[in-house]
This record gives sequence, C-alpha cells and structure tokens, in this order.
Amino acid sequence: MHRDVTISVVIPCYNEEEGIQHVIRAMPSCVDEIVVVDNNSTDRTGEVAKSLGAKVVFEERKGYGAAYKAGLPAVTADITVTMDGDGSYPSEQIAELVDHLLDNDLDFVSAARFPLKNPAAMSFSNRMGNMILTIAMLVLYGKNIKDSQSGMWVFKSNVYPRLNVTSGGMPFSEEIKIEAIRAKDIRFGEYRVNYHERIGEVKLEKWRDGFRNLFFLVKKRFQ
Ligand SMILES: Nc1nc2c(ncn2[C@@H]2O[C@H](COP(=O)(O)OP(=O)(O)OP(=O)(O)O)[C@@H](O)[C@H]2O)c(=O)[nH]1
Ligand SMILES: [Mg+2]
Repeated sequence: MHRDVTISVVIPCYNEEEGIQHVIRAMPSCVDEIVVVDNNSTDRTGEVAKSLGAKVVFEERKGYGAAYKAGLPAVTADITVTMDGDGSYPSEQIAELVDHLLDNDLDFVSAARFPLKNPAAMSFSNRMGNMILTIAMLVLYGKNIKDSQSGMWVFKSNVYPRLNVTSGGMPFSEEIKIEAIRAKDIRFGEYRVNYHERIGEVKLEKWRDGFRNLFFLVKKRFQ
C-alpha cells in the first residue's frame, strides 16, 4: 500500500530460479502482492517463488506475452507493476513511479531505461537494437517515446482489460504501449528509471527477437 492504493507486481519467469529469489527478497514493503508466472520452467522457479510468499500462476505455453496474459488477470490490487525476474528493473523505484502516476493523473506509465544510467547494464548490440525499435515506433506510430521495449510498466489495474494486446511473445512489451498510447481515454506517460545488470542466464535471442519485434510493429501498423 502506498498513498491509499494497493500494489501488485507481476513477474513473468522462464528459468529464473536465481533471479527471482533476489527480486522477491528485494521487494519494497509498499508492494501488497507478488504474482510470479512460471512459464513452464525446467528449474525450481515456481517452488522458490511460492516458498518466498508469491502467488504463482503456471503457464504452459511458452512466451513472454503468454506469461503476461496468464499473470495480469490474476492481479487483485489497484495498481499493477511489471518487471523481469532477473533483477534488472528497479523495484526500489516502485513508490516513485506510483507517485508519478498519481501526481500527474496518468493511467499508464512506462519506465524508460534510456539514457542508461549504468552503461554496463546493457550490451552495445542490445542498445542498438532498442534504439532501432524505438525509432521504428516513432516512424510508424508517430509517438516519440524513449524506450519502446521496457518491460516495466505501472498502470491502474482497470486499464489492462481495455487493451487489446495480442502477442504471445516478446512483442507484447511494445504492443501494450501502443495500445495504451492509442486509447483516447488512457493517459500515457514515461518515467526514467535505473536499469541493472541481469542476474542469471540471458534468455533473449537478440537477433531473432529483435527482428520479430520490428516485423510486429510494421504488421500491427498496417492491419
Ligand atoms: N525470453 C523469454 N523470456 C520469458 C519467457 N517467458 C517468460 N519470460 C521472462 O520474461 C522476462 C523477460 O525476459 P528476458 O530474457 O529477461 O528479456 P530481456 O530483458 O529483453 O533480456 P535480458 O537482457 O536477457 O534480460 C524474464 O523474467 C523471463 O524469465 C519466454 O518464453 N522467453
Ligand atoms: Mg530481462
């Protein structure tokens, strides 16, 4: 609870046994509920999350979007916050992000990682990929945002059912922002945050996922 609103954090996880322990332990006290989506992990992600007090939702179909589609409807709090299970997004800034949402009367805030405060947190190639995808978002959708690929969003929980997010994969992240930006009755904002080096193994297949995300932006624009 923060300023009279309850907060749920949703974390999609595919084999994040190591990262999720750190993420749950570091969660600030303003968070009321942690929903971990175990995306058919082959390690002990689900058990570890449950033993640390999280609500665990299991999703058999693989994919970042599929995991969110299973986890977001399980939220019971007023405000939903999302982040990876790898310690890269700053849970220490959740209260600050909620303040930004409430003080500016926004409905959806995307946490922007760029310009990076700690350049070691992201490889040069990933930075380039992110830059290309964010420019593509500007060219195709006319919205100049700083970080089209951020996986940390803070929104009023009643916003999600009003968005038509279709992707079951990595494009879910850019798609939820496009949907929030396009909806006339949803006020969208960005807020710059810290981004940390990930704990555990890299899951992103940067070339495959990067191109898929680019094609998805084009496809959604013209459909
Ligand atoms: N890549 C991937 N991640 C998934 C999947 N299902 C759940 N996830 C989780 O979604 C979050 C984002 O994935 P990451 O692999 O961290 O993607 P990223 O942040 O772009 O890349 P990193 O630089 O490796 O952190 C992590 O918590 C994953 O465990 C899946 O099918 N594929
Ligand atoms: Mg990550």
